[in-house]
Parts: sequence; structure tokens; C-alpha cells
Amino acid sequence: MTNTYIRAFTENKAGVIQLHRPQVANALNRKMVDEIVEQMEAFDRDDSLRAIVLKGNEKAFAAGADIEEMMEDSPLSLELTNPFAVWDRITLIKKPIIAAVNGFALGGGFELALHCDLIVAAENAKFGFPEVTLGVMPGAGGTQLLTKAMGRAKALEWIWLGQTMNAQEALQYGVINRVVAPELVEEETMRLASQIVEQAPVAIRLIKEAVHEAVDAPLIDGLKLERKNFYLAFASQDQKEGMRAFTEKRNPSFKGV
Ligand code: CO8
Repeated sequence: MTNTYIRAFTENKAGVIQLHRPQVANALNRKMVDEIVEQMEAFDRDDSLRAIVLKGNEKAFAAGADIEEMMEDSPLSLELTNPFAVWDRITLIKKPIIAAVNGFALGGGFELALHCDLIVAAENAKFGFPEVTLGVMPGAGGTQLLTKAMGRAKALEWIWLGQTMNAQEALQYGVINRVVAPELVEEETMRLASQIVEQAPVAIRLIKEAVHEAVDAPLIDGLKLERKNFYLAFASQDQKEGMRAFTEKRNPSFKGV
């Protein structure tokens, strides 16, 4: 598929996806979401890459679903085309995904950031679900992911009121990871990515799976998965390398196998 609404490139073992519909604050139309997901999958399959970074521009990460594209939908057209099902594929991405958020992350744009594993935001970033002001509600994971991140009471308050939260509030409630000056967002994101890509990739992916399980599964299932993944890590050469490097008092060199 030719990309129309995103730019994709690689930088220091990270695959970078830049949302690129600047004339509409990166509003997400359906082709754009397809492009994002397919590019994430391509980066996930690429052995030379160890992390994925998603970013917008200075003004907006993404201002939500494309309202013009959506406004004439009917229940049946939505049911038959099932446009939001593609989002589930993001949850199958194994590599770490980091969002770099400048400006607005609203509606579907906030949902896209919440589908990422880590979020680095600018001090002036604005997060929110304005759907209620349009007579609808979040539809690509917002009610679930925000509630898992910040708890029921605050999530309901924010989604019901359609208010935006600033970066400090989002940080305080554990929704995002780091807040930096707007001009430093990309640098900080790439710095975080560069630290992650130097870790043992097999361990990184097993950790991602286990931590996501902690959010979604009963404790006993999470404990079982963690144990299985711990044992599985011992199938990797990187486990031998990591422990040998420790005993030899040198830095490990991880190969991802
Ligand atoms: N859809 C379509 N066009 C948009 C959108 C959008 N979500 N957001 C902004 N635009 C357009 C504007 O219409 C405007 O176009 P034009 O220049 O032709 O008038 C251009 O982008 C620039 O926007 P503004 O002039 O409004 O710029 P401001 O700086 O004044 O305001 C805002 C920026 C605050 C982002 C404002 O544009 C805004 O409130 N946008 C709408 C935000 C919103 O309501 N988002 C939720 C949409 S519903 C949703 O996301 C449902 C999720 C369902 C699942 C997700 C599937 C992808």
C-alpha cells in the first residue's frame, strides 16, 4: 500500500511513523489508520528494528477521527465495514511502541496514543475525549484504555465532561510517562527509544506481553505467563550473553536471538 497520510523512516534501530495530514490537525481518516497499522506491522516484522515511534507535528499528534468522513455513517454502514476493527491489530504488535505527543491528542488521536506502550508529551500537550460534545463516545478503545490507566472515577469524569487534560494532569494520573518542553519531545522520545533498543530484544518483548497481561488477566494467569516467559528467556543467546557479561564485568552485546 502506498502511504498517503503518514511518513515512515528508520532511525537508530527504531521505526518512526509520522502522522501527516497537517491541514486537518492530523485528523484520522480510515485510510490513514490502515496505513499506520500496516506500517507498524511492517516495522514489527523487520529484524533490524527494535522499537516503533509514533509522532505527529508541532501542533497536533492527532485531533481525532475525521469528523467529515464519519458524520454520514449509519449503524449498518459501520457494522458492515467495521472500520475500527483494524485497531485490534495494534494490540498484537510485539515491539515497544512509543508515542511522541505535541499539541492535541483528542478522540481517536488520544486513543492512538493510549494504544502505545509509552507516551512522551510536551508541556503544552492536550489530551481528551470530546466525543460527548459531538453526541457520541470513544469508539477505538478510549473507555477501556483510559479507565485501565487512571481508574474509573477520573476516566468517567473526563469522558463525560469532554474536557481536555494537560500534560501535567495526564502525568499525575499515570496516563503518560514523561513531560518535556515542546521542542524536546522528539529528542526525549528518541533518547528513550535508544535506551530500549539497547536492551535484550527477546526480554523486552516477553516483558511487554507479561505487563499487558497484568492489566487484562486475573493475577494467577498473569503469574503463570510471567513464569513461562521467564523460562522462555533462557532459550535466548542474549540470556547467556547478559549473565556472562555480568560475571566478566563488561557490558553485554545483545543480538536479539
Ligand atoms: N476531523 C476533521 N477535521 C478536523 C478535525 C477532525 N477531528 N480536527 C480538526 N479538523 C480541521 C478543522 O476543521 C480545520 O479545517 P479548516 O481549516 O478547513 O476549517 C483544521 O482541521 C484546523 O482546525 P481548527 O481551525 O479547528 O484549529 P484550532 O487550532 O482552532 O483547533 C482543535 C484545533 C482543538 C483540534 C479543533 O480543530 C477541534 O476541536 N477538532 C475536533 C476535535 C474532536 O472533536 N475530536 C474528536 C473526533 S470524534 C472521534 O475521534 C471519535 C473516535 C472514534 C474512533 C477513532 C477512529 C479513527
